[in-house]
Amino acid sequence: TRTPVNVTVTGAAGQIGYALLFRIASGHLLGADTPVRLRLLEIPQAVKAAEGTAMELDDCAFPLLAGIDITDDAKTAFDGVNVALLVGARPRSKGMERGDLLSANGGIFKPQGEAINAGAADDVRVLVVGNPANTNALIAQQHAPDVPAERFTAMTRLDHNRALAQLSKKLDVSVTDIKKLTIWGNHSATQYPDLFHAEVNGTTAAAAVNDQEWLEGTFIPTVAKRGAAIIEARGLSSAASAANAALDHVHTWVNGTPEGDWTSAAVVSDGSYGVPEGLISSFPVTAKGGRYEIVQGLEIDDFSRARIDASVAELVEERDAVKALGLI
Ligand code: NAX
Repeated sequence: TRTPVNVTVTGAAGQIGYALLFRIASGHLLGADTPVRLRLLEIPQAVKAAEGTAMELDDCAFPLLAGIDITDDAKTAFDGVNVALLVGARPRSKGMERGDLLSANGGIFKPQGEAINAGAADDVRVLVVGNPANTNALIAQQHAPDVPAERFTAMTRLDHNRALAQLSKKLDVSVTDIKKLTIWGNHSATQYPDLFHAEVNGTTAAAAVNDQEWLEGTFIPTVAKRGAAIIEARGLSSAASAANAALDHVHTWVNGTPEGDWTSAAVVSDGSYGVPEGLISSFPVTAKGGRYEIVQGLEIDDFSRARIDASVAELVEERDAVKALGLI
């Protein structure tokens, strides 16, 4: 039998945690032949709730689940970690200024970055889900200088999957008929879902849609504001779909993208497409040999350029704000 992979989930007692842990333990993160050992990190007040979730995990008798540890200490949680899913974050409360939100999250992601730096396994891969995801990932990455920067990523796979779903409905095709879709920029309302490089059964998706008004007036805002629409309808934010996207993100990272396709992930910029080097921004990415790589050489027209630039400008602002707060 194979040695279990150590998977740490922060915010384990939250809604996404509840949707995520059972699927990790049943093999949907790393595959049906890879045993996992779960580490759950929570704040002290939520440790008891995490223990309840762990009891239910036990009660599933998952063959692949090699053990569960629960802790409120980041150093313990990340010791020997192979896959770190950083889900727990400080949400924006009513009347909270952006600076307060960024500082509160800096107080979470700085020590977590340090703990990853101190104790993670050599092959550690980090996915930040907790918002503001791109900038939280940047904070953690900046405090883990001994870990290759490329191991820190943030999640835009949910946005990617939302875009696939909207386009497949519009064109009445299967999601599997759609290739090379891209989410650019920040996981926020400024994100840019790009249909100009996407393909549907061999045609450019934008040409297949052939409806600029739908693209600008319906598609882009529906994808970008889907999170708010879910809250409005469900009374709670996306949880199962977010957990599903986190599984997709890591599964693709480890197992690769199919030939002739790519996906979207927020990764450390190498300066491609005018995105300042070092920012954690969403790009079209392929995965090969366990690494995400930015797809190079795409032509960007003026329509796409303006939207990518606007979202990247927001990321630059967030980075400058956390710099000014002394968080990086
Ligand atoms: P919940 O509020 O249900 O759960 C968050 C959990 O994190 C809580 O149990 C809390 O005790 C824990 N937590 C807080 N600080 C912690 C710390 N320092 N260490 C460990 N645990 C800590 O939120 P949930 O609905 O699960 O969402 C989690 C995060 O995902 C939020 O920041 C949310 O905004 C973000 N999302 C990101 C998405 C993305 O696509 N990137 C989409 C879904 C989701 O909105």
